[in-house]
Amino acid sequence: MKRTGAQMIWECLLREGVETVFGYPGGAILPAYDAMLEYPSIHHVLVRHEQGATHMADGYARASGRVGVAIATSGPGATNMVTGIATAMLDSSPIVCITGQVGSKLIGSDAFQETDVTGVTLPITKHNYLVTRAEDIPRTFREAFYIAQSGRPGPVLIDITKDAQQSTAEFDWEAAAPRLPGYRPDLRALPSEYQRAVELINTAQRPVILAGHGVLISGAMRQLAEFAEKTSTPVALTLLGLGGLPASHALNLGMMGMHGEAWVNNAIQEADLLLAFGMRFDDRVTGNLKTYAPFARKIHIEIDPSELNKNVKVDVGLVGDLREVLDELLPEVAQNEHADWLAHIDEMKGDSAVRDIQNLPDSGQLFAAHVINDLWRLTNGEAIVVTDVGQHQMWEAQYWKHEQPRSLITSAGLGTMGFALPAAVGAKFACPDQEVWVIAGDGGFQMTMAELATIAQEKIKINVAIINNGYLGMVRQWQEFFYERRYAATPLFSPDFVKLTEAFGLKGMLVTERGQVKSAVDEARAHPGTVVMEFRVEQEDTVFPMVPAGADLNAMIRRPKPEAEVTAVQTEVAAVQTEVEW
Ligand SMILES: Cc1cc2nc3c(=O)[nH]c(=O)nc-3n(C[C@H](O)[C@H](O)[C@H](O)COP(=O)(O)OP(=O)(O)OC[C@H]3O[C@@H](n4cnc5c(N)ncnc54)[C@H](O)[C@@H]3O)c2cc1C
Ligand SMILES: Cc1ncc(C[n+]2csc(CCOP(=O)(O)OP(=O)(O)O)c2C)c(N)n1
Repeated sequence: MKRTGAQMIWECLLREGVETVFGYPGGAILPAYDAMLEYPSIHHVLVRHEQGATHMADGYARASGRVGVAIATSGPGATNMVTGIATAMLDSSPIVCITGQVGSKLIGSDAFQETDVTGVTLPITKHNYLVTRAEDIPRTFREAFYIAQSGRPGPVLIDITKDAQQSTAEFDWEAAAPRLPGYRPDLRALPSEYQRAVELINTAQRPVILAGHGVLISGAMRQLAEFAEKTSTPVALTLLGLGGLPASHALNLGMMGMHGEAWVNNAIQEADLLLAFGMRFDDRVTGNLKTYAPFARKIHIEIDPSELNKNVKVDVGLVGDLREVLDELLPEVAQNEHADWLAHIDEMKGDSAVRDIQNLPDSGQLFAAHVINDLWRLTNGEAIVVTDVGQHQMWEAQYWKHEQPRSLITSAGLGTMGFALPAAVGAKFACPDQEVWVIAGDGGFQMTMAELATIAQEKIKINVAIINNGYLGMVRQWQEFFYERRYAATPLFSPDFVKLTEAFGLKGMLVTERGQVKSAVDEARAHPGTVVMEFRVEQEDTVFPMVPAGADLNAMIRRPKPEAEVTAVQTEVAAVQTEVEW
């Protein structure tokens, strides 16, 4: 059948099962928008900034595991997408971004709103396309969706010239099957590598599993739990791996890395075998590579061969989908007990629990960690939490105990402030029956708060907790530790968030004391529309523990004992500073 290029875009989206797209119109994408009216079964969410559209598509993808779709015009519309595309790229999130482009005859002439967006996004997309002919649209879309979600997922951009949208061609979906001879998302490890891995696993005395985002992406939660239980191996998780093994599981140690708990990092440093399951040894996870896990043999199970030996040299690399590789390994590995090792890790937890902020006497002060932990309790931990970036993000990782995969959505690799609110919109569209909470700082929230208008227009229900500490908190913390408390450009003015929210026709609430938290959260959850809650928390509060950037993983600045807070921190910072170059 004959179709215009503009119609083909929607025909393709329909066939890919797309129900919702997030976008913003403009001249070069107008033919596509005009054709959209013929396809009412696809819901278009009009965003307030194209960055919001990409984060929404990303949030949709992370909550559902399906491809998220964002659409924008050429030039400024397309370049506004760049941060969202890079965010998805760093966290392996499958999104497809569609941009309009100037007419093909105008390309290269600095035409109105012309940007070489395939050039701009080349390093931050898994793949991208410039389409100049209508007949190429079906194959391009089929390839783009296939690439975005197969192998290691990631963002794909399709830039379509205005004339390609306007011209007419034959639309044949069946004939447009992907032709990608050079793309190999299905590589497999050799039997000899499996054998070597099994030997190392069966003879290890102090093994630790490092479970990452790949567990969630491949859906290997059951296999991870079975493997850990059969081999009696404790599991440390990356930020993006949280929820891959229930937090309440006896073998779950918690988060590793810069703000991971001390016993987790110490266990990694003492381990004789690390089993990296779908994680990429980010520098926030390893600290100083020269001293990282010095006694450990390393096995890395990874779908992207370019990740093997990239940061950490490994003894065995098993390329493949984690779930499939674990299915192969599970019958081969021996049932084991590591009672002494597990007891030793328990001992390392030591007095951490009593130092925990949750155990401080309630002085009436409102700490961010209190708020987040209270939210977790009050929701029974059953919500999807979408965080922004900063201190609140780390407290969320520490104090919200994730039992389910895909219950935490956060920008980890790029650390994109402004991510949370729009990503939560995407998550809500993906999972309309689930309770969705945003946890954001006063800084990050202000970056994309215009999306409150999108929320109001769409009449969706999200709960937003702004953790307002009056600072760009995480940067202030670095200044406190490493720049002698010179707070350059981190004290932060904020608007009256309650009035601001009300201006969008939504409900705003202010909480200043711990005693108000429960009733306020109950009221917010019962309210049918979106509620923005501002929690005014302690201003100079600190995320502990902390491995300073580039320091050894076990050179942590620890949570101070309550009675000696300031001096204890200063001594620990000084001790670590002598070893690290800034
Ligand atoms: C302020 C801040 C502080 C941070 N502090 C910490 C911290 O303390 N601890 C921490 O852990 N992180 C921290 N991070 C996040 C950190 O920067 C990394 O983004 C994170 O550790 C990456 O986790 P990952 O390797 O599991 O996930 P990803 O970066 O998503 O990597 C996943 C890996 O799994 C592979 N994979 C994908 N699919 C499959 C499959 N089907 N089968 C097998 N493999 C697959 C991919 O190829 C990739 O290599 C912090 C971030 C911020 C912004
Ligand atoms: C877009 C962007 N700009 C700058 C940064 C650097 N940065 C990381 S954390 C942070 C402070 C965040 O402050 P806030 O949103 O108030 O959260 P808090 O740390 O106080 O919880 C900044 C500026 C970033 N991650 N992203």
